[in-house]
Amino acid sequence: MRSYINPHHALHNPQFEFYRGEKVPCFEHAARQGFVEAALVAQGHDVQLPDQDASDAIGRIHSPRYIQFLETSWSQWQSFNGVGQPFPSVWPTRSLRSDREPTNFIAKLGLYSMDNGTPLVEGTWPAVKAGADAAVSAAMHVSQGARAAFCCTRPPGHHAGADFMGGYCFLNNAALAAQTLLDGGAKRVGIVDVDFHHGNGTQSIFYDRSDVLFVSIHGDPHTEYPFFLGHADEIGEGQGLGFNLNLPLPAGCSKAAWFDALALAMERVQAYEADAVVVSLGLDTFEGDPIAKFPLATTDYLSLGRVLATLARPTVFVLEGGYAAQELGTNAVNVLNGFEGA
Ligand code: Q9C
Ligand code: ZN
Repeated sequence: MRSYINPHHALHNPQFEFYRGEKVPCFEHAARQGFVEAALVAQGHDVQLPDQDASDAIGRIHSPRYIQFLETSWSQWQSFNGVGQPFPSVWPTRSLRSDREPTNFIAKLGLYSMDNGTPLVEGTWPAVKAGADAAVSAAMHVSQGARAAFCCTRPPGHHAGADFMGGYCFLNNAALAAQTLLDGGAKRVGIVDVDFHHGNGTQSIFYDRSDVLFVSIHGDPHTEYPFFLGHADEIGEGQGLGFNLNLPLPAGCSKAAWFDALALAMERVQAYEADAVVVSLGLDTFEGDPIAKFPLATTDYLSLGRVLATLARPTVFVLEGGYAAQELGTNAVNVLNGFEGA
């Protein structure tokens, strides 16, 4: 299958994040995409640059004031006489208002953030825009008849909601791909999110819609990020009631438990009769991941690809998390090869 890479991802190069009371090198760093690109090339995959502009899709998924904020955030930070990386320090939590946008830059950053773990730098906007272009390009390629395509990008997207960043994510690439498939003629799109962390942004974007089914396998939010969404009792609302399925698993669960959950996810997508599928492909389910706690081994990703192929639907793969960078390329390409070989 064809892969679309983000040509500008390295412009998003934060120098540190906060972890257990210290500033540490970012887990979500530029070398990650490089390892995936290298594995794609080594395995003879067709690697292309984006050929679509995601601006229209971004406007259909994200709110105008959030888009405006992201586009102008670095110049606002400079006008604020900011030094280094900006981080939020105040959030509009329960009882506080989020309808009025404050003037103060750090207050705005809090309004548009779910955590302080999502560093913003000078090149973040051009990097995430090019990633969105890659996601829309992959979806358009599938809309036009390809069986599958892979969006190889960073930073990831599934924690980003309609109007907030978080969990290293700014624009929701999987949601942009799903919307592009719908706009290209699909009536129903199934999203299968296999990242270790619950895809809270994707769930929230489609929570009241029946044209997108969101299914996620992830670490139980009682103990795992993002903590405040991803429970099994979240089943959708309004028109979307019944079109959201969360399959939380305990950190440290067995491979058998993970693949049993995957089988349930496949049953749900089959019953939905999706016209197309988007896979939020996080590889932080890997046993060697430094910030996650699931047990998959490199060869298990071939099995994951084979199982996803049983859906027999046009499929867009979108890279999400995965922080064991040395193994990330092989693990990601194993999913694609398992899918294609099935
Ligand atoms: N600072 C994705 O995998 N923080 N995001 C973990 C280390 C949040 C992960 C603790 C992890 C978010 C796309
Ligand atoms: Zn993750």
